[in-house]
Amino acid sequence: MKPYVTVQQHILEQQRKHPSATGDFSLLLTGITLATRFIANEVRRAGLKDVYGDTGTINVQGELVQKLDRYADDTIIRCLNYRNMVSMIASEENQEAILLHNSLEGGKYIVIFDPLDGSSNIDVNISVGTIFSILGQPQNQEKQETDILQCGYKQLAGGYVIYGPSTELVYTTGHGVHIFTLDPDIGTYILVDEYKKIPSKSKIFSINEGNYQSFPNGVKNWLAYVKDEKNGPYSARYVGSLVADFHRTLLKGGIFVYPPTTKSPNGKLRLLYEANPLAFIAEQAGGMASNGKQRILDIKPESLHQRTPLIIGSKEEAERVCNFLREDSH
Ligand code: P6P
Repeated sequence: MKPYVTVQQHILEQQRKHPSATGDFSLLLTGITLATRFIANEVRRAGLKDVYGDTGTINVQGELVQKLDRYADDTIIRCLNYRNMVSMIASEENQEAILLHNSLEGGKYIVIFDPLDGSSNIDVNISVGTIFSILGQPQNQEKQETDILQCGYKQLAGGYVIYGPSTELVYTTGHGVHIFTLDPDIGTYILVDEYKKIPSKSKIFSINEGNYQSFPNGVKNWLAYVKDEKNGPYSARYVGSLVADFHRTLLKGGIFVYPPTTKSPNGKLRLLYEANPLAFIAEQAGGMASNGKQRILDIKPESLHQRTPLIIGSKEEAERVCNFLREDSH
C-alpha cells in the first residue's frame, strides 16, 4: 500500500525544499487547515443543526450573513489570532482588518480570507468554500491596514477548501499546485495530486448569462464564438459558487468569466481574497487570470474589499476572451 502523505508532512517537505520558508510558515498553514476542518464538520451538519437561515445581520458587502458565515469567520480568527507569526487578519465579513500584537514586532504574515464563499448556496446544499491568501508583513515600520494592499504577485501562498461531496484543500506557495482530500475518519488532509496543471484548452465555459444584457460587447462577441457550433461544441457549466466553478476549471479546464455588469460595474468578485489567491493557483497550474485589461496578479489594490472583473482558467480560453475584449475596445 502506497504510504499516504498528510498536508502537514507536505508543507514541511515544501519548507525543506525552499529554505526561505521557516517553521512559522508551516505552522501558519496548519492553523488554516485546522480551521477548515472545524468548518467542514459544521457544514456537513448544516441540515441537522439550527444553522440554516441567516443571522439577521448584514456584512460589509451589504449581504445577509448566513450563520455558517459567522461561524467560519470566527473559527479562522480563533485558529490564527494566538499564533505569533500572524501580524493581521482581514476577512470579507469584517469592514476593517484585525491588527494583532499591538507592539511593532510580532507577526511576519498577513492572512486575508473569504471564510465561506458562495454561502447563499448553503441552504440548497450546493458546494461552498473557504479561500485564503497569505502576504508578507512589511517589517521595521508601524503596522497599518494599508500593508494589506499588495499586488497579488507578492502573495506567499494562496489556497482554498471546497466543501463538496468530499472536502478538498488546494494550495500553492509558488512551487506548484497541490490537492488534498480530507479523510473524515482520521480528520486530516491526504495528498491526492501534486503539481496539478490546468488543460491549456477545454470547451467548457462558465458565466452567469442572466446578466447578458449588461455585458461588454467583447463578452457578447466571445459568447457568440463559443456558441457557434463550428467552434464547439462547448458545454456551459455554472454553479454560482466561485470555489466550485474554479475547482472544476482547475481539474477539467475551461474558462470562468465574471465580467462587469450594470449591478457590479467593477465586477462582483473581490480582488484580495477571491481573485488573487485563485489567480496565483491558476498561473502556477499553467493557466491564466485577467481582469480583461491586465493580469490579476499585477493589479495594485486600492482598498480591502475592492472588486474586479475576473477571467480565469485555461490559457488559450482566457486569451480568447481577452482578445474579444481588446477588439471591442478599438
Ligand atoms: P451571481 C457567491 O455569492 C459569489 O460571491 C461567488 O461565489 C459566485 O461565483 C458569484 O457570487 C455568483 O454570482 O451573480 O452569478 O449569482
